[in-house]
Amino acid sequence: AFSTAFAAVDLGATSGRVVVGRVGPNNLDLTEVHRFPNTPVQLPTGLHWDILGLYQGALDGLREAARIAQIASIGIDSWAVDYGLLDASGELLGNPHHYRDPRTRTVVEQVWARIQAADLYRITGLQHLDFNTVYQLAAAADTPQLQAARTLLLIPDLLGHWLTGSIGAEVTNASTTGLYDARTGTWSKPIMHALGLDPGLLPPLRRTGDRVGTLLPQAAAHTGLPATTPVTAVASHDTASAVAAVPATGGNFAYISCGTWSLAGLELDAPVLTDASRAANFTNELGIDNTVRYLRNIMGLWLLSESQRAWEAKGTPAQLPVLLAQAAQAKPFAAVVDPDAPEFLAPGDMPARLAAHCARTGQTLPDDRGAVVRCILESLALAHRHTLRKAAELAGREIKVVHLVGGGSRNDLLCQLTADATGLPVLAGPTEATALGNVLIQARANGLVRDRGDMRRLVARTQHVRRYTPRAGQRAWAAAASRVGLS
Ligand code: LFR
Repeated sequence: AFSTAFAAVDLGATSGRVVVGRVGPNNLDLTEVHRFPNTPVQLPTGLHWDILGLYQGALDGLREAARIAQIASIGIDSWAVDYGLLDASGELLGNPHHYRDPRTRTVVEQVWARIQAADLYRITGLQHLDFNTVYQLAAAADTPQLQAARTLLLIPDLLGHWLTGSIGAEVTNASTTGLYDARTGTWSKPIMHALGLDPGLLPPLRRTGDRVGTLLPQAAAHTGLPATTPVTAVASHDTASAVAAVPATGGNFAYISCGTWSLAGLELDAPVLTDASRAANFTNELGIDNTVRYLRNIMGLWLLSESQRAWEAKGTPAQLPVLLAQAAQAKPFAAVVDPDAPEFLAPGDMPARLAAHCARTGQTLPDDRGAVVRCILESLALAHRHTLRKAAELAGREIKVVHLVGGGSRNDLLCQLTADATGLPVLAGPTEATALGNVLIQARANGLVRDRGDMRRLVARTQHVRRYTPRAGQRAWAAAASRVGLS
């Protein structure tokens, strides 16, 4: 079919990939050309990303992309919040910290002493997470590194800068920092000033779809792409890209972007900034076309991947299909947890932490892997249920269908349990929603699709989506929810 090819660089918490997306009037398909591990590194200074390794992976992937297609443009997305600092000569100052690094926990109260949490919410509409950029900067306040810093670049903007030389901050990701004023659509100088930080650190904002620049000679040489190849500012927050590619064909839908995190919520036209919304810790992050991603972070499949890592470290293989088969056979509701308990955030022995949490809440987590995985998936389904009910209530909207996208949409048991727990039909897929959203924004910047509705219809027509119907048993779910305070 007649189509145009785009390259999407999509960095996730455990791996990065480069994908070639081909878009035509009636076709949309992805080819993964390169995948590379993203392994954080623990230094004496904390937990860091290997940012140069990630950039190298992106370059290598772009070279593969150039070999198989004529690339019309490049887009980059990643997780939110984290950043690199450049000095006055444009040199990177150290390796970016990982958002799971615990150093910010002790500064949260200090920040609130300077600017009240309620004021922060009124300005930014952002959920409180200890690792939001605002707390990371506060933790760095008196360091030589921050003193030498002239420019802060979020991860996708940093890679875009290395590819093109251009400096800027794409707005969907800027909206996750805790430094962005959701009312005015600008960086918040009052917040920067309250923390004694120079607002000049924050680069000019760019709109989603804007051109970042074209390739610098060394990037062109390494990738084999023409130096005229543009980099497009896609919805550079991965969750914003994923939501853009939700295959919804009507209104009244909720979404769960399910991978390392489960991001569960609604797409709204305007933020909800009420006290009730703040108390429930809902975020108003920016989506495309000035939509609001009204959602909450749920700990997500991190609980499972980190359990697998612990089991494998003990020298026994812990392959997902085997674990899921065991979980399907395990006893329902043997033990459940609140997946968002703070003790689950940091890397470490997850099964041990789950067992301790269960013991503390008067439950016994059976000592077999099937039971542990069952506990994780039921607990996530409970959190999905709780979050979507709250979102509907706080936004005054009715939900008729749940779109579950991302890596978690491959997890049959999780999809079915989410349908059961919410009592709503779940439409699962596409798995690669983030990369699709990345590609579609580029296609739109190139005039191939017109609007959000077109983008979603194209996804719905071309990608594989499975339907899960809720089974009976709402009473059991309600009982389990009240056991862990998720009613
Ligand atoms: C998901 C995600 C979430 C963000 C978290 C940390 O990949 O981007 O939206 O809260 O990572 O940045």
